[in-house]
Amino acid sequence: MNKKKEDLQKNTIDNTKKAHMTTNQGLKVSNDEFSLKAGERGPTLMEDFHFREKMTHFDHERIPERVVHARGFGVHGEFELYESLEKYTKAGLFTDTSRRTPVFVRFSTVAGNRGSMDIPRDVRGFATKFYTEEGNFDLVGNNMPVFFMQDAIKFPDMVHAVKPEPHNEMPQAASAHDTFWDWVSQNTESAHMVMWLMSDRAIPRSLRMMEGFGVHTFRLVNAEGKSHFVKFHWKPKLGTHQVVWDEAQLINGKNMDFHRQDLWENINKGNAVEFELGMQLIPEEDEFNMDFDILDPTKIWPEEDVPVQIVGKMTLNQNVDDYFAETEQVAFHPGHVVPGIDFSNDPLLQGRLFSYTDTQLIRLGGPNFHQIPINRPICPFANNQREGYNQMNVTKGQTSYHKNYLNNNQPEPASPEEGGYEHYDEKVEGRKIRARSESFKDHFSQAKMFLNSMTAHEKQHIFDAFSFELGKCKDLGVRQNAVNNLLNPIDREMTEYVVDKIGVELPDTIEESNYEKSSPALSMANTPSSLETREIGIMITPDVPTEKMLTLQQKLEDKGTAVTFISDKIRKIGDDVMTETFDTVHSVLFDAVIILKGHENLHPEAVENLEIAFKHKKAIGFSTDDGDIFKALSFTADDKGVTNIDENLKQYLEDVKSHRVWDR
Ligand code: HDE
Repeated sequence: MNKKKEDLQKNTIDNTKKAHMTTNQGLKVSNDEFSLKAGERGPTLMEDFHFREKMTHFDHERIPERVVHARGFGVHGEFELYESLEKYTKAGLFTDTSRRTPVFVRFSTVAGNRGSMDIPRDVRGFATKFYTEEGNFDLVGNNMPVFFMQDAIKFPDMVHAVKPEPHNEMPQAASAHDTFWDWVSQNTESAHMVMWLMSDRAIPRSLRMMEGFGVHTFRLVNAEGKSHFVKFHWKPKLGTHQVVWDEAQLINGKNMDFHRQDLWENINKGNAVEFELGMQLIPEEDEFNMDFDILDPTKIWPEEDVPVQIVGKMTLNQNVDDYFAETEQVAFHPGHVVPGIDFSNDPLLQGRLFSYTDTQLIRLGGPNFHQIPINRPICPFANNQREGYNQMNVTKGQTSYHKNYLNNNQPEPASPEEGGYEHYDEKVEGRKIRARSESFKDHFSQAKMFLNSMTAHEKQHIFDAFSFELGKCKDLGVRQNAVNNLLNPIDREMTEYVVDKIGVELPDTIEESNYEKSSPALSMANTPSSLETREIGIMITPDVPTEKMLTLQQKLEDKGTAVTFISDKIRKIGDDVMTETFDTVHSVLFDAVIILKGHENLHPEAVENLEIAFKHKKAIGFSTDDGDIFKALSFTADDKGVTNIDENLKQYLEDVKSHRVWDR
């Protein structure tokens, strides 16, 4: 049990143990079925304190959901450091390799409500709370390394634009509507982020298979006071993978908890969920060496120019006990830092430093939200901030002010040597102005670089995503503005393709960016791929011999994959394997499929499942004891990624491992 889990024990109530029911005042309850009435058929009495308490609690069981990132899923884990980074920082979690720092991670979508589906086209939040020995450090990142704007003052506008439209509250959890595209086409600093949002990064296969990014430039400061600029990266051990858009839409219908269920079940099965922490570092004196401003949050530092140094690993290995108490009440803040970690002047980051505490005050009902068990630091804690709503602590002592004589000046500030936080003494000069630096002006070069770095299928998916999203806009002016202001300045081929699909005019002048650079690290196709935890759905006709099924299952599980049998109705295979049915699951929920045919004909649902798996470029394996499987299907055994598993199981597994048969 890690230190934070241990700390949570102080507040854990075990409702699985035998116990009498009580009221909140501890009074034993004798009856929880009937309210207190004047006569069997009479009115309920005010005197029924048990009824009133139960109902009042129920009436107050909701808190405001997060204004963004409302739908989230949290898990516990640990962070370990590979080697000391004392050259760059004095932060304990980055210098002491013997530590196992407890973490709590909350993954989220951004635009949808708390009850929305798991795979809309959206950015994913990737927020990590490190419970360090020097206080909590929150790395509140996303699965995309840039953002929609350069200045925090625009955030409310952008969020208003992407959220359901204010007059009719439609659409839910989607950017494919007029107000979003109106905003981005009027604010072209969003161009780079829009490319990411239209890419497959916005529809991850799993929360276990996406990268995380701190987005902003932060600072590391070492014991001598020397500073490096830093960008944080999380790299998933399983690689970065996607579903296809058509599949995402079907999954949302079949299982809107697809991502959270995948994470929950894999952790319960004991499959470690691992992300390596990477850092890109630029010494303070090299601040101006890039062809963009490193304070601009719409820019990445290409990994080929500034390599990502892998410094440690986070393992997520424990689910929460109580969703509300932990995942809903956790409060992140990019301003939660520890000595050795500091901020840059990125104007987006500066604005965030205000917003997060402010939002917790309304969401968690007052200034004591740090005392909620999931938010409480695991290190010693003392200050003069008593009172306020939901004060949980009983603090001893006559004084609650600094400085004092009566209490010997306790609690007292710590010197830097004793671990007191010191802000980096950066020199800042300037006049008060509302303006943006000229160095933030280039909106399109990196958007173009992103496109330059894609494989053919990734590029095609981006073109199709633009066609879908703009095609959903009702106002032709909005479509035209998006084409003129965002697409045309990036790429002519993309503009021509999309224009043709969405019925607007092709701009007369070609303005496409001539930025030729590419960054191979941006392509998901260049990330690792493995068989580990791949889900394979095996459809069967009822007459397939049990022995054959169990042998296949064993072979596949030995390779690290997870197997589900799918049949016409629930059937038992051997002693302890139960099938799913064509009613309960679908090929969209699996990475790959297999069809096992005995002498009976294929179930019509099996035919539909196979067609869709083929359309979604999944590896398809087959084995038949009798007759031609392909008579009923629109594809053949000669198609790419369709393999007779009796003859070449190895090939089939190669296709599964490569995630999808993209060139089919
Ligand atoms: Fe957030 N963001 N954000 N954001 N953000 C919130 O805080 C905000 C931004 C991110 O799982 C809110 O507690 C402003 C960038 C994550 O609990 C709020 C700006 C990045 C989460 C807020 C940004 C993020 C939030 C809503 C522009 C990636 C979910 C509820 C300056 C680096 C954390 C809450 C969780 C949540 C404000 C931009 C990531 C309103 C003003 C850039 C992962 O405070």
